[in-house]
Amino acid sequence: MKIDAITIFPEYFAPLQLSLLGKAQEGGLLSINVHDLRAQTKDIHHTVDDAPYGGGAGMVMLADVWGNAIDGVIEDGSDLIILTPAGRRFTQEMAQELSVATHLIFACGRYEGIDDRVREHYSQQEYADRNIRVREVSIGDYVLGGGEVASMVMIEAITRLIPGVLGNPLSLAEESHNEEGYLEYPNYTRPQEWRGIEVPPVLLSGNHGAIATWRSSQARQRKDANSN
Ligand code: JF8
Repeated sequence: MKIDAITIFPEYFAPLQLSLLGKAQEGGLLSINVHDLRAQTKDIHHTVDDAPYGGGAGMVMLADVWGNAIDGVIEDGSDLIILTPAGRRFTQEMAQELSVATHLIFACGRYEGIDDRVREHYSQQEYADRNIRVREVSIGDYVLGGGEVASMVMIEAITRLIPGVLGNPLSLAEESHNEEGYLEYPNYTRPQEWRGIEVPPVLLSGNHGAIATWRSSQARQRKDANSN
C-alpha cells in the first residue's frame, strides 16, 4: 500500500516512522509520503487560503493549490480521503475496506477547510472511470484544528490490518471473531496478585470453555457500562 498525505504541517507526521509502521516501511510493505502543500504555491507569500465567498469567520483553503498538490500524486485506483468534521464517520468496517486499497491520499485541511470544488472536481466521472474514489471522512463528533491528527488515526487503524504490518498475525485472527474488530474483555498478566487484587480465578483454571464464556460475559457487561 502507498499512502500520500498532503498538509501545511508535514512535521505532524513524524510518529509514522516509529514502531511497527516504521518497520513496515523498511520492509517495503508500505510507503508513506508526506507532502508540504506550500510547495505548490507560486506567490512570494506561499498563500494557501483566502476569505470565504458569502462572508463568515475564518479562511478557506485555495482550490488551485490543492488541485496542483493532488494532481502530483493521484493515479488510477487512488482513494482520495478528505478529512472534515462533516464527513462520514470512520469505523472499523471502513478501516477494513481501506486496508485492501493500493493507494490512499489524505487531504489534511486547516482553517475552515478546503474549497468544496476540490471534492467536486475529483468526484467527476472522468476520475470514477479511472477507479478514483473520493470520500469525505470524520473520525468522530468533536472538532479538531485540522485533518492531520485525524488522518494519522486512520493510517494507524488501516495499516495494522495489512498482513505483515502487525507484529503478531494471530491477534488479528482472534480479533476477527468479533464483528467490531477489537478485544473488549479485561486482560491480566503476572503477577497473580497486585496491590491486593487477584486475577479472576477462571483465567488460571485451564478450562478454555469456561474462559471463553467468562470473557464474553465480561465483554457484554463492560459494553453496557460504557454505552453512551
Ligand atoms: C478540520 C480542517 C475531524 N473528527 C474531526 N473533527 N474535526 C475534524 C477536522 C478535519 C479537517 C479539518 N478543521 C479544518 C477539522 C476529522 N476528520
